[in-house]
Order: sequence, then C-alpha cells, then structure tokens
Amino acid sequence: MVTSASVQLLRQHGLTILPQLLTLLEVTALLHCIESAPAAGANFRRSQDVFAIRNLLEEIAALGALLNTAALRDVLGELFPTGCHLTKAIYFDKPAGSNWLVAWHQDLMINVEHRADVLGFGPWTAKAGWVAVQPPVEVLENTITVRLHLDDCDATNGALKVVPGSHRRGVVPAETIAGQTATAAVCAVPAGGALLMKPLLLHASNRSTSDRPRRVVHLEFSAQELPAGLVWRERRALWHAR
Ligand SMILES: O=C(O)CCC(=O)C(=O)O
Repeated sequence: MVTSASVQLLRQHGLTILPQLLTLLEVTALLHCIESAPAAGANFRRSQDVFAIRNLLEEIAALGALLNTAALRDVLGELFPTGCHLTKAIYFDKPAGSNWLVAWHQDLMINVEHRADVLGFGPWTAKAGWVAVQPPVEVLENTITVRLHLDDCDATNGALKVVPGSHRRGVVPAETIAGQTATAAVCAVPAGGALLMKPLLLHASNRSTSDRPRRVVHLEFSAQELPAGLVWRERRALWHAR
C-alpha cells in the first residue's frame, strides 16, 4: 500500500498522498460511527461553522476498532518497522461553505498527562484540563501524521496547503513564516485517501467555498517514548508492526 517511493516522498517533501487507503465501506462505517455519537462534552468543539472532536478515541471508543484496518497497519509497519503508538487523534469537520480557515503554522505541541520540568521540553500551555508542551525537535521529526479523508477534498472545500520540504527547516520563527510560503501546494485527496505528513511541515487551509463537507480523521503516530515523568495524553499501542 505504501511504496518505497511514497516513503521517500514523505522524507524529502514532508508529505505524501495515498489515494486509496480506506474502502468506501470503511469510510461509511467511520462516518456513521462519528455522526451517531452524542456530540457533547468539553472535547467537542462546535461553533457556527467549525466542528472538531479532540481526544477522539476516548470520546468515541468504537472508532478504535474501525480505524485499526489492515491497510493502516501495513502503512505504519512500513513507516515504523519496530512498531509505533498513537499520540493524538482529532476529528475535523469543515462543513459546506465553512468560514473556518487555518493560518500557516507547524504542529509544535504534544499533549501530555501532567507537567514535568524536563530539559528540552517547553514552552508549556494548560487549557481546559489539557497540558501541552513543545518537545525537542527530534520528537517532532519522528512523528508522522496520518489524515484520513472521509470526503473528496480539493481547493474548494478547504484542502490542506503545504510548503513541500519545509519540515527540514526545523522550528521556524513565527514571524518568518509569511515569507516562506511562495512554493505552497494544495493537497487534493479523494474520500478514502490519506495524507501523510510531518508535523514540522508548514501547513494551512482556506475557507470552504463549496457545498461539500470536508471531514478528516487526524492521527499522529510515534515510535518514541517520552522521558521519565512525561506521558503522552492519548497514548495507545493499537497499531503494531507487521
Ligand atoms: O484541518 C485543517 O484544515 C487544518 C488542521 C491543522 O492545521 C492541524 O491539525 O494542525
């Protein structure tokens, strides 16, 4: 499913697209499971036009089994030959005609159970019971995000825009980001496809101008363990190497 060429693309450009990771049946089952869940609680963020579910696998426990597909296990086995664990899971809906846009950024923060002052970890944030910290760059370099697309997604319904290769620039100062996006590319992904990306890749997304939704399950994986005292908030050893 994931070829050595796509692993090479991920290393070189910071992203690769797998157009057919989930079957239509699997997509339908995921959508049914998510949309029939009672959408209440602090981790469900719904406003006029943005809907996100954080800590997704704890909020909707039945998703764990549906996401643990042979195809995803194969991909992760290729990317992490010694095994890996999930570190974050979020569901993003960008509803039709959504006003929600995301400015250019890198994904720099990880969620942990508790604060522990460990060398190389910081700054820290704590909001609504969530503790997040910026880890050393090696942790971010060794994380891979898998965005599972549940709808056809293109420039009209809020596809991710990325700056290929920008993950190799390390953590970039926020004030320099605007000057680094001239080579941005739009990542169109069909329903059932996956966008694999490195968290340090500069990325953003536009408002939707379409009447189609853009539903995505965002999963982050790592093979690394955190130093003593720190525990990934959503750590799950669900996915194993082949
Ligand atoms: O889904 C999107 O449009 C953007 C999400 C994003 O930037 C993120 O998860 O860091």
